[in-house]
Amino acid sequence: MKFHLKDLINYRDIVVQCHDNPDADALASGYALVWYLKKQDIDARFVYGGKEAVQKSNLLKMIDDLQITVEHITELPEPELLVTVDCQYGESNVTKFDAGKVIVIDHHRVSGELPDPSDVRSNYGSCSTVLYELLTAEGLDINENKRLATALYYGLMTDTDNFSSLFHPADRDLRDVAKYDQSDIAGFRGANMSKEELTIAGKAMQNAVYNDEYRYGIIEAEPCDSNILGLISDMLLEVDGVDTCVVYDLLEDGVKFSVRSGTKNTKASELAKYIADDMGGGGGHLIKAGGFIKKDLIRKKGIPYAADDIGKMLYERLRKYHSESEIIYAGQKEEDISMYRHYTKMEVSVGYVKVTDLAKPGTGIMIRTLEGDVDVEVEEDLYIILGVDGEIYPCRQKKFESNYRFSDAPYEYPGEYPPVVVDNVGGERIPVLPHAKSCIAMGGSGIYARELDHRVKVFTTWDTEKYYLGEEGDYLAVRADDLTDIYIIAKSVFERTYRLTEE
Ligand SMILES: [Mn+2]
Repeated sequence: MKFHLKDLINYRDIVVQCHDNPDADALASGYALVWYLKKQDIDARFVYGGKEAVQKSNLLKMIDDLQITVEHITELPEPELLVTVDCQYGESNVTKFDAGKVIVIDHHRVSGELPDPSDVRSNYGSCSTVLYELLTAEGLDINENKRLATALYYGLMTDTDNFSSLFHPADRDLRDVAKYDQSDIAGFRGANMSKEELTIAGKAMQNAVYNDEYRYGIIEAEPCDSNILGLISDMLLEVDGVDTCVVYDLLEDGVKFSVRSGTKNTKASELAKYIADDMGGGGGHLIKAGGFIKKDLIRKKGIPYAADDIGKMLYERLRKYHSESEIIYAGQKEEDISMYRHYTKMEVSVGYVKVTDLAKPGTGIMIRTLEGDVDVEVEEDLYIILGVDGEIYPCRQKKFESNYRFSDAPYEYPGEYPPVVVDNVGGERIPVLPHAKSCIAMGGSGIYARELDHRVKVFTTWDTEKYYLGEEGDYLAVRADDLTDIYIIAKSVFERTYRLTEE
């Protein structure tokens, strides 16, 4: 059952609980939920358990400046409803209190059975983002209350290593939309690191391990805040001979890590995802990223949860990643197609938008999608194509006219995150789908393609700075009418769009 905030108004006696040792994201999430309930005339308590009350100076400042009412408790009279935020009921970092009914709102990996309804979005960078989306879905504007906007912004900021590991477009939305109080944020930042944490960073730097063949570095730090990990990895990347690096710490429930890349041949976000594969989650940007690997999933793979073994595991994952990546620059030479087979494109229904319907010519706009942000300038002859999986790519009118024909069918978007464009000057957000129409992608002269059995990165002629990634099962394709035009087609798209040409 899909969860909505308005489901909560059927209850009167509500307690909101975040995890023990709350962080900024936990505090912001609880604060946002209590704010919503207050608007519905429900006075909810906001609590957390555990041995200690909040001590970190930036959090004390946050509670104080933003007037967050939160109680550290050891006992709780059983409420009608308990909502846990930024954590899941029954987890080891959440003191267990009895309640008539439990609802979970979180962004971590699901660790046990969830009560119904619940809302856990594991691909989000912060629980603040989940609250932002839930409030928006109720038609509420977080900027109505500057303290709320500041709290959510700071929650996202601290949970994503200063916005470097944003997992989802919704995270980027919150970062851009929140009209936060600048001096509050500056104040929290200025109280961000304790003297002890600076010592942790200093000690960690003595433990660097390097791989000279693939030019990466790894550092284990004592358990610390994610922004301290980020700080150490920023420095490690500056070392001569280090192109990518990982800094991590071992926590009670898993390994938290920060990734940096100083080469266009590796996207930090992709490396973070690769490192956490099967065992957690990772994401971020081209240069900065991060993630988390769960302890129980590491153990399930037969790897002991001990410093030495984790160090070896990460070293090996990085070595494997780098040794198995092939890099191709399109447009430089004609591909030898003897290993390829010819495929014919099937006629499929896709969507298109004429970009001048979204903004005036000459405007710089950013197209925000699940795959990332793309900057383009609006021109009369520019179209955006919405592909069979909801993937988005730009297309010039000339190519559009020779490869697509118009269709009267109403357009239905197949993707998960409805794309928006943002006017880079005014900051205005324009939804794309209301302007989308249907068209049919035609066959043309087809392609030569082969299925990949290893990771391949292709720099296309569209963008020589950012590569497209193909993994095992995806296809490497070459246009039949231009053998230098090499690109990647995702497995799911390929199977629905191409068929082998009969001899
Ligand atoms: Mn969080």
